Amino acid sequence: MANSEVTFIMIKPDGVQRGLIGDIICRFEKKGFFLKAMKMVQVERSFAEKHYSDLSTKSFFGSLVEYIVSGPVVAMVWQGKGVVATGRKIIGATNPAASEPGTIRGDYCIEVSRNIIHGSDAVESAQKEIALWFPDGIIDWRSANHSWIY
Ligand code: 3AN
Repeated sequence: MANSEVTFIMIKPDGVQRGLIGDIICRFEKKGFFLKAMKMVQVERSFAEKHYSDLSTKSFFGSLVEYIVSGPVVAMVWQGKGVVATGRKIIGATNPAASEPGTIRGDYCIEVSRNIIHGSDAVESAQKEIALWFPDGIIDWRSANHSWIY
């Protein structure tokens, strides 16, 4: 089913500390996406290194890991038609200097190293990230008669 696409979204420590959790959830909900799972957690260094393993050769890898472990993050799974690509549009470009006003990063930040939120960049990476962050699986609590939401 097309609407079963899922993505992994994480509100980073700066987003949590600045009180942006509600606003971010609101943007995804208003768009029509469905919040399938959510938890607030402060992760270990080794876990953050795993999440960002694709970036391990980058010069900013060490400081990126420091940033992610510096406070609690909100890990979420969102579901809906095209949620991976549309989620990235809602988030905005990686560098806030390039992200458009109206996007989360475009509206709320100025530093690439403090860019508030993470979103999976592809359906495959979403699956990998969801398995890493929600190793016990996700309860499918939404009843079938909620399909009218879309
Ligand atoms: P995105 O988060 O938009 O998918 P990635 O995967 O290229 O972007 O980068 C992951 C994270 O690494 C970014 N969200 C940002 O926190 C950090 N990052 C990316 N580029 C830089 C950079 N040039 N300097 C510092 N941190 C960076």
